[in-house]
Amino acid sequence: MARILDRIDSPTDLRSLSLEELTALAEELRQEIVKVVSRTGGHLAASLGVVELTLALHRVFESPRDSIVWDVGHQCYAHKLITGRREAFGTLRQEGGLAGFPRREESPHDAFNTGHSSTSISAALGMVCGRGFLGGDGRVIAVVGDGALTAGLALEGLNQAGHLKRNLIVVVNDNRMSISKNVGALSQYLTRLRSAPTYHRLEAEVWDILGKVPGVGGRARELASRTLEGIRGLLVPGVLFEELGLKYFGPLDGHNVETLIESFERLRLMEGPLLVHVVTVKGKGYQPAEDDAPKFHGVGSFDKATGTTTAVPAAVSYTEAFGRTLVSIAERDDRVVAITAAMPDGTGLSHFAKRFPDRFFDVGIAEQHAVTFAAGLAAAGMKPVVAIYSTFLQRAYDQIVHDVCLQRLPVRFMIDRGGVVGDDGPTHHGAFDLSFLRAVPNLVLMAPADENELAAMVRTAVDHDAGPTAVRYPRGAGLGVRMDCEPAALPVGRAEVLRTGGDAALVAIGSMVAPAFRAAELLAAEGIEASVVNARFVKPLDDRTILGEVERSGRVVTVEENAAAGGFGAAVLELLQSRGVAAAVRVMGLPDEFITHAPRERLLARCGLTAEGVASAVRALVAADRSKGGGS
Ligand SMILES: Cc1ncc(C[n+]2csc(CCOP(=O)(O)OP(=O)(O)O)c2C)c(N)n1
Repeated sequence: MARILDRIDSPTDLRSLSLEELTALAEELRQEIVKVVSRTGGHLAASLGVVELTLALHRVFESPRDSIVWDVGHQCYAHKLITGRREAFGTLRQEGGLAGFPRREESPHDAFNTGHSSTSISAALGMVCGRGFLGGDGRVIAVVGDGALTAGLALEGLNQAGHLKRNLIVVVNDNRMSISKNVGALSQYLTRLRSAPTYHRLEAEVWDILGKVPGVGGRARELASRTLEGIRGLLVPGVLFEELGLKYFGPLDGHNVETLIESFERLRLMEGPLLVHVVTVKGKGYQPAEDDAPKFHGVGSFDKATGTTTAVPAAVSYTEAFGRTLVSIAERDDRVVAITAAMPDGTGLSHFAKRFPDRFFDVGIAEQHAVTFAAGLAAAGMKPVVAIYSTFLQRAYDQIVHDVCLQRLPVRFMIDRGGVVGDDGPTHHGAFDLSFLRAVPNLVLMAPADENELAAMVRTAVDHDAGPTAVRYPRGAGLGVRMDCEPAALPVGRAEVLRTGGDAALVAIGSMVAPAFRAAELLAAEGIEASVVNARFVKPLDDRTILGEVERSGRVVTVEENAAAGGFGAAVLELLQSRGVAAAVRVMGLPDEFITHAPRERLLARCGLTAEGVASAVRALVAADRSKGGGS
């Protein structure tokens, strides 16, 4: 049977559909999303939860004249499917294909690029104000999850929205879930709102009755709404959003497309900042995702029939190695406490949370708070370990500088997903941490060459009470090396020489040590002998070891999975310059551009960050230098 979806080339095509057809379309969208994501992997559960919401918004509002800003953007699959990208949807997250998040470059219906959480209210409010200056007349709608609402940024946006009183619509998609269960007082507050239906039902009924009485217009509704103001005060005391200056509506059943359409039609005509509370089920319509929303939040390929993931885990992941090591360290040190910003599973802290629930803190999507909270714990004498993905740590830079490093407080940062992450693309690559952290005084900054060295660095960080430490490691499986039972702390600021050679020095950090070593083996087979240094520390740099190896040949290639701009290689360059060492240098790292989405290995290959890429850089350096008459 022909699908309705195949007739939807733009949101305008939704307008002619009956309610029954819209309901059938919701089902078709779910099937398409599950079919494609089971192959490509992606953010399944969030997208399944907002299918009706997406249809209702696009039915009532006129994108792109009206703008819909999807917070985080991981729930945008139905939106992509009905905004002209149905044919391309099979390429989701594939190299050269559709991005997994809204991208302005991809469609005029993608009003704002997202990927990091809690930006939608600020961006939407900015758009409203911009239109005020320039005369655009469309409505702007921010769709924000209950999880995203736990971030300071979202609250900063609400704070200004309530003050400015412009025509902004904030849709809170409340499924009680962040990636894991949502946490915090605000989440509890939303739950209370959900279970206080009297006022809301009453309001809906009054609106309905008035809507049905012929000839009864705005005046009666205005009167009714004034009466309701009073009643609300009695039944739902202290409605937080109203106190902030936004008119609250809800809770609405986010899977009832009829209710949603009727409500949005009403809201579209209203003035001022409005907040609509929509209740949905994460993973709706696909049982495995409803049963285990955290697993299907961001999932690899899986068997559609059973929901079983198909990727076979290779070696233990860096995440897992960190999580297990921290638990074993904490067994014997009750000053160790762990903090996550809404990512206990992703960061590997769920083991710690289970074993030491009293010493574990999930602070919500609040990286800034997580860091300053950790600084407070350190000031009080505890040993806080904050585990955050590199890309999300960007948000907490001032806290790292001002609250941690300036005070030399021994906060331990465990920075997962350092480097390129693959299919999630530019919003999620951890490309800059070595650069932005290296600039901050007092911080010890390290990156392990393999998962066993990560364990040793966790130990080093926990033992280091003299100041802050940070360990950054890549996404995915380790190298499959043997893990020590009792990882020993490393001497701070000491590199490891893996190989010596008189033709060039390869100085690598973190994930690039293994390819650098293989490159040296390739080169040795051709008669080029290269030293290989596992730098281990970006800061403090092991000056003596690095200079020793560089001076041996007068040639050095540095290798890192971080922006070449200002990163590890730049530290080596600064060292050479400060000591007046003349050497032929090549800095290898990520280029000065936002790197697209594609499998991690492909991206690394494109940047030359493979054994072969490193080997050819060394060959070129040696050849160029010899032709100038340099080196040995
Ligand atoms: C700044 C930031 N921190 C962490 C994340 C990782 N993350 C992606 S989605 C998500 C949970 C979002 O929950 P919610 O807003 O309720 O949306 P839902 O997935 O439930 O639809 C988290 C923590 C992120 N994208 N951005």
